[in-house]
Amino acid sequence: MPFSEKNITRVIVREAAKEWEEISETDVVVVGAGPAGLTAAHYLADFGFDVVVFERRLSFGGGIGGGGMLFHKIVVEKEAKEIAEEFGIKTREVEDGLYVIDAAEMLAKLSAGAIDSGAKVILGVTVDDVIYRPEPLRISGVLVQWSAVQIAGLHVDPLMIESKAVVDATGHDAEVVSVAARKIPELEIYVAGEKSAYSELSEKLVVEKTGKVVDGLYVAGMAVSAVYGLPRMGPIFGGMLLSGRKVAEQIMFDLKK
Ligand code: 48F
Repeated sequence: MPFSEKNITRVIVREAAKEWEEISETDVVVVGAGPAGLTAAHYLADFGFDVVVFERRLSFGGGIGGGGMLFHKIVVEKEAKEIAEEFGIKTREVEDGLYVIDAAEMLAKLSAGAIDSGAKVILGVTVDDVIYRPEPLRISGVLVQWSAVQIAGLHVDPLMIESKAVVDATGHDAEVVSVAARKIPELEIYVAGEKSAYSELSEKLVVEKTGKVVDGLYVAGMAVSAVYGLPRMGPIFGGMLLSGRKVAEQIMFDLKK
């Protein structure tokens, strides 16, 4: 079947533009395709929300691929095993109530799980600001830019996406909550910065503190530690999965009200 080069271009531009038009207004924006963001996106899409995940890099998984110091294994605790298994990820009990997972398998299956549930993942896009509205004061979307434009240091205005909820799942730097704290002082958000390692305590607290920061803005995963000054947990990932599921459940509760 003959085809022409111009049609390859037309298909790409037309289909992408159509989707950008659709996602300009979405239920939930998840920022970051690490373990917390992908888990949140999977459950949110399963609950029936329109979900868009923006990921800065051209790859999935955040810190998953690096395992622990590049050793290709991930550890989760018992509480998170059922979430991993829901994604079809194989777990094996080792010791101390810990389960081991192959890093590549977790990365591939969390990503596939989010997409198969209906979440739209767009790679190579960085969220660099939020939209807010007063009375009632709330976050109502994000500003997005091609990561390549940011890396090049070009002065290009971003595009804007309206949403009912934004999830900061950006990891250690809590980038979305941090920009909101810095640029909208009336939100009275204080980003404490994460503490040194205390794995067991951190795994517990990160899940406990997961949820709404201010109306319209939620935090999940390692970003929770940064926002609330919790200790880091190191290369154990159960808290990330549990946090992703918890933020999805809270958003479902809040948006269905
Ligand atoms: O860092 P990341 O894996 O965060 P997480 O889901 O999981 C943390 C663990 O990997 C590990 C740990 C606990 O076991 O200590 O570090 O909380 O994934 C965050 C993703 O967000 C992307 C980033 O490229 C990464 O893939 N990201 C960060 N900032 C932005 C962003 C941004 N402003 N816009 C878009 N993507």
